[in-house]
Amino acid sequence: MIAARNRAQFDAWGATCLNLTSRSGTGKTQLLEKTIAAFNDKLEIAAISGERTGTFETDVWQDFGIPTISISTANSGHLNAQTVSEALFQLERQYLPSELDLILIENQENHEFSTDFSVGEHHTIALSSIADCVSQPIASSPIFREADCIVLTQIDRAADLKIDLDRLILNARQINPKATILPLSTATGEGLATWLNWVSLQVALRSQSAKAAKIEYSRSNIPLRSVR
Ligand SMILES: Nc1nc2c(ncn2[C@@H]2O[C@H](COP(=O)(O)OP(=O)(O)OP(=O)(O)O)[C@@H](O)[C@H]2O)c(=O)[nH]1
Ligand SMILES: [Mg+2]
Repeated sequence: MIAARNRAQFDAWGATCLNLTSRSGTGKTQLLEKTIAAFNDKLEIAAISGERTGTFETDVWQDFGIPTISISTANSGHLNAQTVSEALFQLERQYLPSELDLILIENQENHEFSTDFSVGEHHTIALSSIADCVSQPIASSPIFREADCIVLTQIDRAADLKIDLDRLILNARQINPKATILPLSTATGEGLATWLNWVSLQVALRSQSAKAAKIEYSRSNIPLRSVR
């Protein structure tokens, strides 16, 4: 219900929302940094993160001059539909949200392994570092079965950790045959271009309806403050 309302909000703004979810230490912040750097001169981007006590996740993104909303989540870092709706409220209060093309959410996996993980995003991206794939197989987490895209991170460590990457990819494909499986490393840049193409495609596929939504939104809302 709240997730559906968030989705309607994204659609009304003409923005594509991607929700990146994983355990801690997988590489979400690094990947989002690369993603923002790659698209910052082409798209208007905002980033939302669940802030844990003592962490400053969003500092790195703020340097790009994009709207960044940090929602306090005590120690979990997990954002649900309700907390994302609070972030959207803040975005709308501070900016003209119909200027946004892409909204990126950094999210921690829900430790209760709930299957109700949608926050209203257009695409769910589940990440696992290749080391985690071995120690805690992705089959044990429902989000990997439902995700639109599975990102296997830190593939530069495969040789050192003696990990058979092809086997992990095959395993991910068996767990979720409909997902796009993207192995990558933000450290070496391997696989990054394929990820960026995938993101670009998701925004492009929505571009016609987004354009119409932005015109409609600006007709019926008084601008507060520009994104930049
Ligand atoms: N070798 C290697 N290390 C990486 C890669 N990506 C991230 N790391 C390292 O992994 C650690 C965690 O990366 P983050 O991007 O902060 O991970 P995160 O998923 O945002 O972590 P949380 O915010 O705690 O959930 C950092 O020390 C990164 O430098 C990679 O592709 N290769
Ligand atoms: Mg992080």
